[in-house]
Amino acid sequence: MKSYQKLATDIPQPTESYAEEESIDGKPPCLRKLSTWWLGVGLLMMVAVLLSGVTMWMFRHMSGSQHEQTPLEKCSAVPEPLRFDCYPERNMVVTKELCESRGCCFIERDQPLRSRSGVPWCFYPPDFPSYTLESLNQTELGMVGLLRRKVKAYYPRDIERLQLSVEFETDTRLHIKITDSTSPRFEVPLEVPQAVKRAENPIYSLEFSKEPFGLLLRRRASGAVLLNTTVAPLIFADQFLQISTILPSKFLYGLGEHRSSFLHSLDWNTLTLWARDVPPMESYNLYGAHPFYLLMEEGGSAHGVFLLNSNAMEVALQPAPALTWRAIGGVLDFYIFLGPDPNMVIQQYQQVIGFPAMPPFWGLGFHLCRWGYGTSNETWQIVKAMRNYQIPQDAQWNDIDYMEGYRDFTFDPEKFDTLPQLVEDLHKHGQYYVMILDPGISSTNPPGSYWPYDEGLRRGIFINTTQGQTLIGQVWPGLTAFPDFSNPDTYQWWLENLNQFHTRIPFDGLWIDMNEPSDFKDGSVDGCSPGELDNPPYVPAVLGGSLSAKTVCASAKQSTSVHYNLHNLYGLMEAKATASALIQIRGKRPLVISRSTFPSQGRYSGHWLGDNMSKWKDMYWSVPGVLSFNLFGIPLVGADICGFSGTTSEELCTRWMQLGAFYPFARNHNTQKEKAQDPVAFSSVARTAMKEVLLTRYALLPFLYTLFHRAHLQGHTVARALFFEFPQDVITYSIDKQFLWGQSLLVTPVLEPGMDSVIGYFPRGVWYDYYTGSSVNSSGESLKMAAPLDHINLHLREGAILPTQKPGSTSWVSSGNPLRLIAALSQNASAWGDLFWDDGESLDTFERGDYSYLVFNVTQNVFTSTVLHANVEATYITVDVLSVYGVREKPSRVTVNGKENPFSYLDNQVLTVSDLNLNLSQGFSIRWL
Ligand SMILES: *[C@@H]1O[C@H](CO)[C@@H](O)[C@H](O)[C@H]1NC(C)=O
Ligand SMILES: *[C@@H]1O[C@H](CO)[C@@H](O)[C@H](O)[C@H]1NC(C)=O
Ligand SMILES: *[C@@H]1O[C@H](CO)[C@@H](O)[C@H](O)[C@H]1NC(C)=O
Ligand SMILES: *[C@@H]1O[C@H](CO)[C@@H](O)[C@H](O)[C@H]1NC(C)=O
Ligand SMILES: *[C@@H]1O[C@H](CO)[C@@H](O)[C@H](O)[C@H]1NC(C)=O
Ligand SMILES: CC(=O)N[C@H]1CO[C@H](CO)[C@@H](O)[C@@H]1O
Repeated sequence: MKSYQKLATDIPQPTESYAEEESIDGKPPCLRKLSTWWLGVGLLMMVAVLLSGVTMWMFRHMSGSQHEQTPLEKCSAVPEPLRFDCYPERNMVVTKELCESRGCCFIERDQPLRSRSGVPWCFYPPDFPSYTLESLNQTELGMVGLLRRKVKAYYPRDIERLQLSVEFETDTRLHIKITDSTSPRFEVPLEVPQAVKRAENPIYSLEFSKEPFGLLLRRRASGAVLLNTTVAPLIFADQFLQISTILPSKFLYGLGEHRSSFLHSLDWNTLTLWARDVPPMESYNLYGAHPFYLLMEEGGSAHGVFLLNSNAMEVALQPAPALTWRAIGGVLDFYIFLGPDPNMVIQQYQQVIGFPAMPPFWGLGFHLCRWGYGTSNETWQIVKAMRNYQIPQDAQWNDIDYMEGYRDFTFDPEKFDTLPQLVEDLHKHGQYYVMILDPGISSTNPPGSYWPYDEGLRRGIFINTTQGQTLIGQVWPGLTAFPDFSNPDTYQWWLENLNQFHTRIPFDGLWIDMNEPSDFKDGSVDGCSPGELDNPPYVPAVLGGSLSAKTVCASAKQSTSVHYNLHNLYGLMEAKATASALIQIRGKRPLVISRSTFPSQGRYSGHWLGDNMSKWKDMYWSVPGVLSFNLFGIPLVGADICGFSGTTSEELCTRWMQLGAFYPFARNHNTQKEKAQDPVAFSSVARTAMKEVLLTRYALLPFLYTLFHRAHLQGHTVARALFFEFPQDVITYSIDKQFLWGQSLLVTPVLEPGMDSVIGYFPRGVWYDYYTGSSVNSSGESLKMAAPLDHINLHLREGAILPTQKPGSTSWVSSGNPLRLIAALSQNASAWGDLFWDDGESLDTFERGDYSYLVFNVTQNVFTSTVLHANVEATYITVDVLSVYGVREKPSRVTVNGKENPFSYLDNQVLTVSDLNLNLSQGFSIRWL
């Protein structure tokens, strides 16, 4: 009570206050020994802060019980969905004794003992001791508070005093950080924007519970409680940080990298974040770590929560609905984004982590790769066959087989003897070459024979063991050392290696694989040290049961910290070094595709979804995978088209090429010793279907490129879930078999074998068949559509204008071709669209103003193209055709810039005006009457 009173004098007048003492009787006996301090204090007090001004008030929440409860009653009274796991350890069977030694409730349930999921048997009682908010002071940007714990938690090095800092950074962004108040702890080295002044009209309000400490975040407009962390105790020990919250709905997305449906299950589902090399399996930690979720609230508003923490962690979801963050290091550093619509949430998230890089235009073309081409001649044969059939292809890739002994920066002088000529030939045809690089640097070479290792050793840029020796693991080339990309010297060494190799093989992009980092030995060839980094008091539910499973020791030394803290950042740091080297070497926009990723990765690389299987189910999983990475700010993403491992079939590969043509990053990739699965490997029917869909992609490249511009500029998603555009339509919340490009192109792939039709959902409104312009006016319904093997259903949303281009067999050829603009009229006969256009590869064209930007619109039977920004690139392009979908009556005449022009009109309400020959750099208008 004392601190409560004291606090009251520190801050403006309380406007409300309850004074009700809670009954202190009836605590479970297990708690008694822990909580003498608790007696007489167990009140829930709330300090609320009115964010609009200086007023704060506090009140005591009444939580007195009417009758005395026995410990068992008290425990049983906790509803099952609200039981927060007090014994998440997986390597042991929790007994009543173990559970009660932690002061928790033990109630057995009729389910497999300590199964991975299910109602926990050991859970926190409602009055489990936690931190107390001892003081809370205003600061320029928000407030700072002190949390104190009087009772030890059950993990070692429990931190007694914590600092809470809250910054009201913008009206839609809140930053809350909890850390040790006395000694600094590891923090993720991510440059984040610093607010300069406190938000003036935040659309949220924050309240504090003092005893036990808790945060309560509300959306002002609806009053919805978005976070309430009083539901379970805050725990903050050196290697165990845990905070739980109630969620306002079950519509939760994000939290990667995992294989699951886009909408997560909250049915006792634990998601672990620890970068790991493994073929994607459901419910295990995969290649990247993205501690970010997006949640749809009732009424269609959305918010997002980002925990800026790179340590191993797990996120436990339960049906309350509620969520628990459980990290084993770092600090609790939360950014909360209030939207209110899902697009804005993602935009606000990326304002913190950084907007994605603008990819080169050719990066959006079709990429072909496989492991096991065997020779450069064989690789070349495929390229030639693709050209022969005029199947679009922008880049040819090689997997590790191009290397000599799988060593980076080498190529096999025998099998890949003609690699330099192949690359030269690609360049002559306006095509590009991308090859794989692994971080593991071969360490067993005759001294003086392998510069990358010798020089790396000399410069001290490798990761060391705790004892200070170079840590040796094993990857493809055999024994390997691992570059420490947290060391700035490593950048220079990496650049020099790449530069040297580039003089021999002038590659255009880089594919960085195995960068979790993957190690075939657990930890190192000598295992790991027995300390608390390799064997922490709590190990999250990582695959393999140990932090060092298939990676280097957590205790390994890197220049800025221990691997324990930096592991999840390895792929990010390598991508940063790689993109920077490519820029210095080529002076153009880099294309980097990385397997391991972390928030802000989109600034440096794209991602592919890993070593998937050639199975129908895997093809489906790719859709949620692509959608999730668009939430994570890495829009340049796709899965291995036709599947990586296993044998594909002609039907599966045809369907997958159709879907893959709509991955933002489209690459067909295959493993070794499997049947070829490039388009030329199939019958002419399949090959033609694949070619057609690639031509459709290439036709849409101006639209796709503009979407990437918007992602780069504003943090928009490229591949987009339907609910982003229709947040009021709850049916869309669970859709992950269809998706949109931007706001307006709906893709409905066939994901099952033996089908000649597909059922897709059409949110309310008019949708036009992309190919024919025929329309359907949906009231928000699922429709069955024909889907023969040579067809993927694409629909345009009413009101959109898409810039398309006559496709060529490379993006270079396409990009010089005339445009066809497609306007899909809304019910009130208007439409809008835009086009970003530049030379496709120079650095920072937008930032330097060297681009063209056009806006198209239709109102009152007039199509207008307005040039808002112009550079020379637009003068090379003409607009040849305008198609208007949804023109209800046949016009009697059409004028182009005032002059009469021929046109055609079809019964399905499609108006086409051809042979326009208008220069893109000049505005124009086309009228029909
Ligand atoms: C808040 O201010 C009081 C009085 O100046 C001070 O004693 C206390 O340490 C401050 N608390 C924090 C968390 O800064
Ligand atoms: C927050 O959670 C606590 C503990 O479950 C509960 O007593 C309280 O009513 C909740 N507050 C709100 C506003 O939902
Ligand atoms: C690749 O093709 C070239 C030119 O035809 C030939 O000289 C060379 O021997 C071939 N290399 C291999 C490994 O087959
Ligand atoms: C690793 O060991 C090398 C050689 O002793 C040394 O130069 C380097 O600084 C060490 N790096 C780290 C991060 O400890
Ligand atoms: C359409 O373009 C014209 C001409 O630039 C402009 O006056 C009008 O406001 C635009 N309409 C919309 C809805 O953007
Ligand atoms: C096509 C496919 O199966 N994609 C999955 C591949 O693995 C990633 C995880 O890395 C999943 O997210 C994808 O859904």
